[in-house]
Amino acid sequence: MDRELALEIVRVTEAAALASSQWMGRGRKIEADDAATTAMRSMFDSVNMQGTVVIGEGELDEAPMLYIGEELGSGNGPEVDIAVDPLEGTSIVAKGHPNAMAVIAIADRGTLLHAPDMYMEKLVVGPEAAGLVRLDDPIEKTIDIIAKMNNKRVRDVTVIIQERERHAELIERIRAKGARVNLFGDGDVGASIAVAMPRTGIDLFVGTGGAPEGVISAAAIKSLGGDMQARLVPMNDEEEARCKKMGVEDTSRILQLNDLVKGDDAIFAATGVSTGELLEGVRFLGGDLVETDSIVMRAKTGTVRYIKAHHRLNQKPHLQEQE
Ligand code: VTB
Ligand code: MG
Ligand code: MG
Repeated sequence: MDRELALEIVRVTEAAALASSQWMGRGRKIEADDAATTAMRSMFDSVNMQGTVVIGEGELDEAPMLYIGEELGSGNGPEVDIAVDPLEGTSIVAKGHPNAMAVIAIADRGTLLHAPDMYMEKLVVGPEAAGLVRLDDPIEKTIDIIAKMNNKRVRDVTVIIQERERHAELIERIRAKGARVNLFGDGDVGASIAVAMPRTGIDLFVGTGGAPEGVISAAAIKSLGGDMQARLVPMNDEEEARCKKMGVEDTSRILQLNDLVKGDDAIFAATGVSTGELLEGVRFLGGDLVETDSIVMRAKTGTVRYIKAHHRLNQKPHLQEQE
Protein backbone atom coordinates (compact mmCIF):
# COMPACT_ATOMS: atom_id res chain seq x y z
CA MET A 1 0.00 0.00 0.00
CA ASP A 2 1.23 3.52 -0.74
CA ARG A 3 1.89 5.49 2.38
CA GLU A 4 -0.11 8.39 0.93
CA LEU A 5 -3.16 6.24 1.53
CA ALA A 6 -2.83 6.90 5.26
CA LEU A 7 -3.46 10.60 4.75
CA GLU A 8 -6.23 10.03 2.22
CA ILE A 9 -8.07 7.80 4.66
CA VAL A 10 -8.10 10.52 7.31
CA ARG A 11 -10.16 12.70 5.00
CA VAL A 12 -12.73 9.92 4.95
CA THR A 13 -12.98 9.63 8.75
CA GLU A 14 -13.06 13.44 9.03
CA ALA A 15 -16.03 13.59 6.69
CA ALA A 16 -17.91 10.95 8.70
CA ALA A 17 -17.14 12.64 12.01
CA LEU A 18 -18.21 16.07 10.76
CA ALA A 19 -21.48 14.70 9.40
CA SER A 20 -22.42 12.71 12.49
CA SER A 21 -21.42 15.50 14.88
CA GLN A 22 -24.39 17.45 13.55
CA TRP A 23 -26.48 14.92 15.47
CA MET A 24 -24.64 15.14 18.79
CA GLY A 25 -27.02 15.13 21.73
CA ARG A 26 -30.23 15.01 19.69
CA GLY A 27 -31.40 11.57 20.79
CA ARG A 28 -31.39 10.25 17.21
CA LYS A 29 -28.89 7.45 16.79
CA ILE A 30 -30.11 6.19 13.44
CA GLU A 31 -29.81 9.63 11.85
CA ALA A 32 -26.32 10.07 13.35
CA ASP A 33 -25.23 6.71 11.94
CA ASP A 34 -26.77 7.41 8.52
CA ALA A 35 -25.04 10.78 8.30
CA ALA A 36 -21.65 9.21 9.09
CA THR A 37 -22.19 6.33 6.67
CA THR A 38 -23.30 8.55 3.77
CA ALA A 39 -20.41 10.97 4.24
CA MET A 40 -17.88 8.17 4.53
CA ARG A 41 -19.22 6.40 1.46
CA SER A 42 -19.07 9.46 -0.78
CA MET A 43 -15.54 10.42 0.30
CA PHE A 44 -14.24 6.92 -0.48
CA ASP A 45 -14.86 7.45 -4.21
CA SER A 46 -11.94 9.88 -4.41
CA VAL A 47 -9.39 7.58 -2.77
CA ASN A 48 -6.92 5.84 -5.07
CA MET A 49 -7.35 2.19 -4.23
CA GLN A 50 -9.25 -0.93 -5.20
CA GLY A 51 -10.96 -1.70 -1.94
CA THR A 52 -13.45 -4.32 -0.82
CA VAL A 53 -15.45 -3.88 2.37
CA VAL A 54 -14.87 -6.92 4.60
CA ILE A 55 -16.31 -5.37 7.74
CA GLY A 56 -19.06 -2.90 7.15
CA GLU A 57 -22.60 -1.92 7.85
CA GLY A 58 -24.10 -5.34 7.14
CA GLU A 59 -24.84 -7.74 4.30
CA LEU A 60 -25.93 -6.45 0.90
CA ASP A 61 -29.61 -7.07 1.68
CA GLU A 62 -29.56 -5.18 4.96
CA ALA A 63 -27.31 -2.19 4.25
CA PRO A 64 -27.67 0.23 1.34
CA MET A 65 -24.02 1.25 1.46
CA LEU A 66 -20.71 0.15 2.94
CA TYR A 67 -22.08 -3.37 2.88
CA ILE A 68 -19.79 -6.37 3.07
CA GLY A 69 -18.44 -7.06 -0.40
CA GLU A 70 -18.94 -3.51 -1.71
CA GLU A 71 -16.12 -2.27 -3.92
CA LEU A 72 -14.75 1.13 -2.92
CA GLY A 73 -12.18 3.57 -4.21
CA SER A 74 -11.29 5.06 -7.57
CA GLY A 75 -10.55 1.64 -9.07
CA ASN A 76 -6.83 2.41 -9.45
CA GLY A 77 -4.16 1.72 -6.89
CA PRO A 78 -3.54 -1.03 -4.35
CA GLU A 79 -5.94 -3.90 -3.73
CA VAL A 80 -7.04 -3.66 -0.12
CA ASP A 81 -9.46 -4.97 2.49
CA ILE A 82 -11.50 -2.27 4.19
CA ALA A 83 -13.09 -2.41 7.64
CA VAL A 84 -15.30 0.50 8.65
CA ASP A 85 -17.36 1.68 11.54
CA PRO A 86 -18.58 5.06 10.28
CA LEU A 87 -19.89 5.91 13.73
CA GLU A 88 -18.42 3.82 16.52
CA GLY A 89 -20.87 4.83 19.22
CA THR A 90 -24.25 5.69 17.73
CA SER A 91 -25.86 5.74 21.20
CA ILE A 92 -22.99 7.89 22.45
CA VAL A 93 -23.79 10.58 19.91
CA ALA A 94 -27.52 10.33 20.54
CA LYS A 95 -26.91 10.86 24.27
CA GLY A 96 -24.17 13.48 23.84
CA HIS A 97 -21.69 11.26 25.70
CA PRO A 98 -17.90 10.94 25.31
CA ASN A 99 -15.82 8.52 23.22
CA ALA A 100 -17.55 8.39 19.81
CA MET A 101 -15.41 8.27 16.68
CA ALA A 102 -15.43 7.48 12.99
CA VAL A 103 -13.00 4.65 12.24
CA ILE A 104 -11.46 2.79 9.33
CA ALA A 105 -8.83 0.09 9.00
CA ILE A 106 -7.39 -0.88 5.64
CA ALA A 107 -4.92 -3.63 4.91
CA ASP A 108 -3.52 -5.67 2.05
CA ARG A 109 -6.18 -7.73 0.27
CA GLY A 110 -6.96 -10.91 2.17
CA THR A 111 -5.31 -9.91 5.45
CA LEU A 112 -8.21 -8.76 7.64
CA LEU A 113 -10.34 -11.33 9.47
CA HIS A 114 -13.85 -11.41 8.02
CA ALA A 115 -15.74 -11.15 11.28
CA PRO A 116 -19.52 -11.23 11.29
CA ASP A 117 -21.42 -8.69 13.37
CA MET A 118 -21.61 -10.62 16.63
CA TYR A 119 -19.89 -10.62 20.00
CA MET A 120 -16.19 -11.20 20.52
CA GLU A 121 -14.26 -11.76 23.74
CA LYS A 122 -11.19 -9.53 23.81
CA LEU A 123 -8.03 -8.97 25.80
CA VAL A 124 -5.71 -6.07 24.97
CA VAL A 125 -2.40 -5.06 26.52
CA GLY A 126 0.26 -2.49 25.72
CA PRO A 127 3.75 -3.17 24.32
CA GLU A 128 5.26 -3.95 27.75
CA ALA A 129 3.14 -7.07 28.28
CA ALA A 130 2.89 -8.12 24.63
CA GLY A 131 3.31 -11.87 24.17
CA LEU A 132 2.96 -12.58 27.89
CA VAL A 133 -0.80 -12.70 28.47
CA ARG A 134 -3.46 -15.20 27.44
CA LEU A 135 -7.18 -14.79 26.95
CA ASP A 136 -7.94 -17.90 29.01
CA ASP A 137 -5.68 -17.09 31.94
CA PRO A 138 -7.52 -16.17 35.14
CA ILE A 139 -7.85 -12.37 35.31
CA GLU A 140 -5.92 -12.34 38.60
CA LYS A 141 -2.88 -13.87 36.91
CA THR A 142 -3.11 -11.42 34.00
CA ILE A 143 -3.19 -8.48 36.41
CA ASP A 144 -0.07 -9.78 38.18
CA ILE A 145 1.78 -10.05 34.87
CA ILE A 146 0.76 -6.55 33.87
CA ALA A 147 1.70 -5.05 37.24
CA LYS A 148 5.16 -6.55 36.84
CA MET A 149 5.67 -5.54 33.22
CA ASN A 150 4.20 -2.04 33.59
CA ASN A 151 6.20 -1.54 36.79
CA LYS A 152 3.16 -0.73 38.93
CA ARG A 153 1.66 -1.94 42.16
CA VAL A 154 -1.45 -4.07 41.60
CA ARG A 155 -3.50 -1.30 43.27
CA ASP A 156 -2.38 1.09 40.50
CA VAL A 157 -3.21 -1.20 37.60
CA THR A 158 -6.22 0.14 35.68
CA VAL A 159 -8.49 -2.20 33.73
CA ILE A 160 -10.91 -0.65 31.26
CA ILE A 161 -14.14 -2.58 30.76
CA GLN A 162 -17.54 -1.91 29.24
CA GLU A 163 -20.26 -1.34 31.82
CA ARG A 164 -22.54 -4.28 31.10
CA GLU A 165 -24.27 -6.95 33.15
CA ARG A 166 -22.29 -9.63 31.30
CA HIS A 167 -19.11 -8.26 32.88
CA ALA A 168 -20.37 -8.14 36.48
CA GLU A 169 -18.37 -11.13 37.69
CA LEU A 170 -15.21 -9.99 35.92
CA ILE A 171 -15.51 -6.53 37.46
CA GLU A 172 -15.96 -8.07 40.92
CA ARG A 173 -12.86 -10.20 40.51
CA ILE A 174 -10.71 -7.31 39.27
CA ARG A 175 -11.75 -5.20 42.25
CA ALA A 176 -11.23 -8.09 44.67
CA LYS A 177 -7.72 -8.47 43.29
CA GLY A 178 -7.13 -4.83 44.22
CA ALA A 179 -6.84 -3.28 40.74
CA ARG A 180 -8.90 -0.33 39.52
CA VAL A 181 -11.78 -0.60 37.09
CA ASN A 182 -12.49 2.13 34.54
CA LEU A 183 -16.04 1.55 33.29
CA PHE A 184 -17.06 2.96 29.92
CA GLY A 185 -20.54 3.07 28.46
CA ASP A 186 -19.89 2.46 24.77
CA GLY A 187 -17.02 2.41 22.32
CA ASP A 188 -14.73 -0.61 22.45
CA VAL A 189 -12.43 0.75 19.77
CA GLY A 190 -11.29 3.84 21.65
CA ALA A 191 -11.15 2.03 24.98
CA SER A 192 -9.05 -0.87 23.71
CA ILE A 193 -6.62 1.29 21.75
CA ALA A 194 -6.07 3.53 24.79
CA VAL A 195 -4.39 0.55 26.48
CA ALA A 196 -1.66 0.41 23.86
CA MET A 197 -1.12 4.19 23.71
CA PRO A 198 1.56 5.80 25.84
CA ARG A 199 0.56 7.95 28.84
CA THR A 200 -3.11 7.02 29.09
CA GLY A 201 -2.56 5.21 32.40
CA ILE A 202 -4.82 2.36 31.25
CA ASP A 203 -3.15 -1.04 31.46
CA LEU A 204 -5.61 -3.66 30.30
CA PHE A 205 -8.81 -4.01 28.28
CA VAL A 206 -10.99 -7.07 28.85
CA GLY A 207 -14.54 -8.02 28.01
CA THR A 208 -17.00 -8.95 25.32
CA GLY A 209 -17.95 -6.43 22.63
CA GLY A 210 -18.46 -6.26 18.90
CA ALA A 211 -16.37 -8.51 16.64
CA PRO A 212 -16.16 -5.87 13.87
CA GLU A 213 -14.83 -3.38 16.43
CA GLY A 214 -12.28 -6.01 17.49
CA VAL A 215 -10.80 -6.36 14.01
CA ILE A 216 -10.68 -2.60 13.47
CA SER A 217 -8.95 -2.07 16.84
CA ALA A 218 -6.44 -4.81 16.04
CA ALA A 219 -4.99 -2.72 13.17
CA ALA A 220 -4.25 0.09 15.63
CA ILE A 221 -2.98 -2.19 18.38
CA LYS A 222 -0.57 -3.78 15.91
CA SER A 223 0.68 -0.34 14.83
CA LEU A 224 1.28 0.57 18.49
CA GLY A 225 3.17 -2.63 19.32
CA GLY A 226 0.51 -3.79 21.76
CA ASP A 227 -1.03 -7.25 21.89
CA MET A 228 -4.52 -8.61 21.54
CA GLN A 229 -6.24 -11.98 21.78
CA ALA A 230 -9.86 -12.64 20.95
CA ARG A 231 -12.50 -15.30 20.41
CA LEU A 232 -15.76 -15.08 18.52
CA VAL A 233 -18.87 -15.65 20.66
CA PRO A 234 -21.64 -17.06 18.46
CA MET A 235 -24.86 -17.00 20.50
CA ASN A 236 -26.86 -19.47 18.37
CA ASP A 237 -26.72 -21.79 15.35
CA GLU A 238 -27.39 -18.96 12.96
CA GLU A 239 -24.38 -16.96 14.19
CA GLU A 240 -22.28 -20.12 14.14
CA ALA A 241 -23.28 -20.63 10.49
CA ARG A 242 -22.36 -17.03 9.62
CA CYS A 243 -18.85 -17.60 11.01
CA LYS A 244 -18.46 -20.68 8.81
CA LYS A 245 -19.73 -18.78 5.78
CA MET A 246 -17.11 -16.09 6.38
CA GLY A 247 -14.35 -18.68 6.59
CA VAL A 248 -13.98 -19.19 10.35
CA GLU A 249 -14.16 -22.97 10.74
CA ASP A 250 -13.45 -23.35 14.45
CA THR A 251 -15.17 -20.55 16.36
CA SER A 252 -13.82 -21.68 19.72
CA ARG A 253 -10.26 -20.98 18.63
CA ILE A 254 -8.32 -18.15 20.25
CA LEU A 255 -7.51 -15.55 17.64
CA GLN A 256 -4.09 -13.94 17.93
CA LEU A 257 -3.33 -10.42 16.73
CA ASN A 258 -1.92 -11.98 13.55
CA ASP A 259 -5.20 -13.82 12.91
CA LEU A 260 -7.16 -10.57 13.21
CA VAL A 261 -4.75 -8.62 10.99
CA LYS A 262 -2.22 -10.69 9.03
CA GLY A 263 1.11 -9.13 8.09
CA ASP A 264 2.00 -5.54 8.79
CA ASP A 265 0.63 -3.64 5.83
CA ALA A 266 -2.27 -2.11 7.70
CA ILE A 267 -3.44 1.43 8.33
CA PHE A 268 -5.82 2.62 11.03
CA ALA A 269 -7.49 6.03 11.00
CA ALA A 270 -9.99 7.63 13.34
CA THR A 271 -11.54 11.05 13.84
CA GLY A 272 -13.13 11.96 17.17
CA VAL A 273 -16.82 12.79 17.20
CA SER A 274 -17.02 13.32 20.97
CA THR A 275 -13.99 13.62 23.25
CA GLY A 276 -12.57 10.37 24.61
CA GLU A 277 -9.35 8.67 25.79
CA LEU A 278 -7.84 8.87 22.33
CA LEU A 279 -9.15 11.95 20.57
CA GLU A 280 -10.97 15.19 21.07
CA GLY A 281 -14.39 15.44 19.50
CA VAL A 282 -15.60 17.77 16.77
CA ARG A 283 -15.50 21.34 18.10
CA PHE A 284 -17.70 24.13 16.79
CA LEU A 285 -15.49 27.20 17.16
CA GLY A 286 -18.01 29.83 16.16
CA GLY A 287 -18.95 31.19 12.78
CA ASP A 288 -18.62 28.38 10.30
CA LEU A 289 -15.33 27.13 11.72
CA VAL A 290 -15.14 23.54 12.95
CA GLU A 291 -12.11 21.70 14.30
CA THR A 292 -11.45 17.96 14.09
CA ASP A 293 -8.88 15.73 15.73
CA SER A 294 -7.72 12.60 13.98
CA ILE A 295 -5.14 9.91 14.43
CA VAL A 296 -3.63 7.72 11.76
CA MET A 297 -1.21 4.85 12.23
CA ARG A 298 0.69 2.45 9.99
CA ALA A 299 1.62 -0.97 11.26
CA LYS A 300 4.56 -1.21 8.85
CA THR A 301 6.46 1.72 10.34
CA GLY A 302 4.69 2.20 13.68
CA THR A 303 4.29 5.89 12.89
CA VAL A 304 1.38 7.56 14.66
CA ARG A 305 0.22 10.94 13.37
CA TYR A 306 -2.21 13.33 15.01
CA ILE A 307 -3.97 15.54 12.53
CA LYS A 308 -5.88 18.61 13.61
CA ALA A 309 -7.95 20.23 10.89
CA HIS A 310 -10.05 23.36 10.56
CA HIS A 311 -13.06 23.02 8.29
CA ARG A 312 -15.33 25.70 6.88
CA LEU A 313 -18.91 24.52 7.11
CA ASN A 314 -20.07 27.14 4.60
CA GLN A 315 -17.97 25.38 2.00
CA LYS A 316 -19.54 22.00 2.75
CA PRO A 317 -23.11 22.39 1.53
CA HIS A 318 -24.03 18.76 2.27
CA LEU A 319 -23.55 19.46 5.98
CA GLN A 320 -25.91 22.42 5.91
CA GLU A 321 -28.81 20.41 4.53
CA GLN A 322 -29.24 18.37 7.70
CA GLU A 323 -30.40 21.38 9.73
C1 VTB B 1 -20.14 -3.33 21.48
C2 VTB B 1 -18.88 -2.51 21.42
C3 VTB B 1 -19.10 -1.21 20.67
O1 VTB B 1 -21.43 -1.32 21.24
O2 VTB B 1 -20.47 -3.78 20.18
C4 VTB B 1 -21.29 -2.49 22.01
O3 VTB B 1 -17.90 -3.25 20.75
C5 VTB B 1 -22.58 -3.26 22.02
O4 VTB B 1 -22.70 -3.88 23.25
O5 VTB B 1 -17.94 -0.42 20.76
P1 VTB B 1 -24.15 -4.14 23.84
O6 VTB B 1 -24.78 -5.14 22.93
O7 VTB B 1 -23.93 -4.63 25.21
O8 VTB B 1 -24.84 -2.81 23.83
C6 VTB B 1 -20.30 -0.47 21.21
O9 VTB B 1 -20.00 -0.01 22.52
C7 VTB B 1 -20.61 0.76 20.30
O10 VTB B 1 -20.84 0.36 18.98
MG1 MG C 1 -21.61 1.13 13.27
MG1 MG D 1 -19.61 0.17 16.65
